Amino acid sequence: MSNFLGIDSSTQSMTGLVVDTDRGEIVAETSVNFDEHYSGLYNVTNGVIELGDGQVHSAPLMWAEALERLCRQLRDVGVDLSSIRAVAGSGQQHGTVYLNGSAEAALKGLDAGRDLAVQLDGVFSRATAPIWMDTSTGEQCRQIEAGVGGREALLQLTGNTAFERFSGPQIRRFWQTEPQAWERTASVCLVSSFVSSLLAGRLVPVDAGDGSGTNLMDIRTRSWSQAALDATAPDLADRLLPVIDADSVVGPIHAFWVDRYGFAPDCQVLPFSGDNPSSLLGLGLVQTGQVALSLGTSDTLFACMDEARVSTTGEGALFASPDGSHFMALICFLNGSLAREAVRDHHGLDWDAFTRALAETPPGNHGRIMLPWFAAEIVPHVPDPGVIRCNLEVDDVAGNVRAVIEAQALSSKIHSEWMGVAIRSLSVTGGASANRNILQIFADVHGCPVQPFETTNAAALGGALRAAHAHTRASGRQTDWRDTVAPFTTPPAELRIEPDPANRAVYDSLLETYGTIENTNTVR
Ligand code: XUL
Repeated sequence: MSNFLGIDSSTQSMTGLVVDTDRGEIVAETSVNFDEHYSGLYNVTNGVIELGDGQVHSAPLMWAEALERLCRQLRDVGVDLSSIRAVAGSGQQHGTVYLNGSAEAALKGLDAGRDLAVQLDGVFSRATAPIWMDTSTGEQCRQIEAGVGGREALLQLTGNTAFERFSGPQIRRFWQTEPQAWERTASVCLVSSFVSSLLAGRLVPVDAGDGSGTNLMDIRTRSWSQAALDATAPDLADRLLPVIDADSVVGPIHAFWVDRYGFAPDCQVLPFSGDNPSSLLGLGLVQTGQVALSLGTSDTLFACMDEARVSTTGEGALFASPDGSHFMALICFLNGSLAREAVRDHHGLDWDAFTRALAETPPGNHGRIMLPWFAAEIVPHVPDPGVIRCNLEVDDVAGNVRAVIEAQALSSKIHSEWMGVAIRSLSVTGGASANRNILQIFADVHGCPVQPFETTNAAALGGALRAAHAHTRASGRQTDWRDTVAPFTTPPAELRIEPDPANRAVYDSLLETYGTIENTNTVR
């Protein structure tokens, strides 16, 4: 049996997913919900602790407890943990865990007779970990940008301007506000490297995928940038291990997991990555031009690129792909289902009536255009909510329905152009991906095939596939990423939607009109 385990430590839960690569199947999936088990003990709501002033933290000890519970749950759903050959995974990006000088020895000496959390109680120099929802570091962002020579310099160096949630600004704020605790900090981990360290029983380095969410890593060399480290906190380099290739085995799983849960002593542990870079692999995006669009509350676009191109207008984040050779762009359009549902509800429609309205209206919508900013928009940057309609009456039911979807498709094309990649295929996930009329509009606007793709736990799947890929390589066999992901991520061909050439022509000319209207209504 060739079983591999992927673990995703996300904001509200920790998920384990096992693949059998001989059969090309996911054989088990289970999640530990933090609120369900730990809200009292760790004071979390929706997995997080709100501390005021924009500070949002979580509890690393809780993640240690959850990791043990996850192993028990995996056994309960029938997984023989001794069959797992390698384990990899991911963590919510950007969160930082601060460890004191006793952590290394505590990890090494883990005793299978005692709970993990009890043994790790004293290893933190900061009890809680700031996570990606934290917005308290605006000042530190500006200081770090200035420290490396300006915003543009940081963007070119690390692939991103300074974001409040990114690790570097969080580290800087900790050093500034709690200098004594900073002095007691021997190591800084990310959520990903903390969880993999628990499995390996030693400090595991950060991979380039998660390293690129720190504002500290040179995106092109995939190593820490001394200039960025210097702009962040004193002696930070001493507190970080060098960035590691995501495909390298860091060692066998610690005896704690062998004796307590029955893992095989030769089960290999890999570095973990960030949840978004891991999802890139779990969605099968391992060739340039492959793009996935998740149609959720917000619409999120993930793209695989072969070069580290940056968005100079701040419209997307850039991360290294854990496949070792590509990069990923992440673009978040806030008004996704939020806008679709606002139109549906305003006109008292259900989804069937919404779909009929799409079917009854022609591509181009007779020139009726909407800028669907029901809430303040991230991409393009629109600070205040406000829907704008051109040639479109508020009460024109069918016109508004088509206008909102066309706007979303046109905007996703215009605002992904900075990536400089010809989009070759679009895998669409999330609730609205069930609606083929919506998908046809995306296919016609992008001029490429669109495929609905049902997926849950793409991050954990990405981890399991990484474990499989690295295990094959470590056994001395050649392997191609395309072959690793294909059995798990190829959407059924019969669901594929091809672009219609006549409609494409309509949208090619509408793109310019839409772009002009958008430009005149956004402050740049
Ligand atoms: C990405 C981001 C979130 C977290 C949590 O930049 O902040 O997606 O990774 O999932």
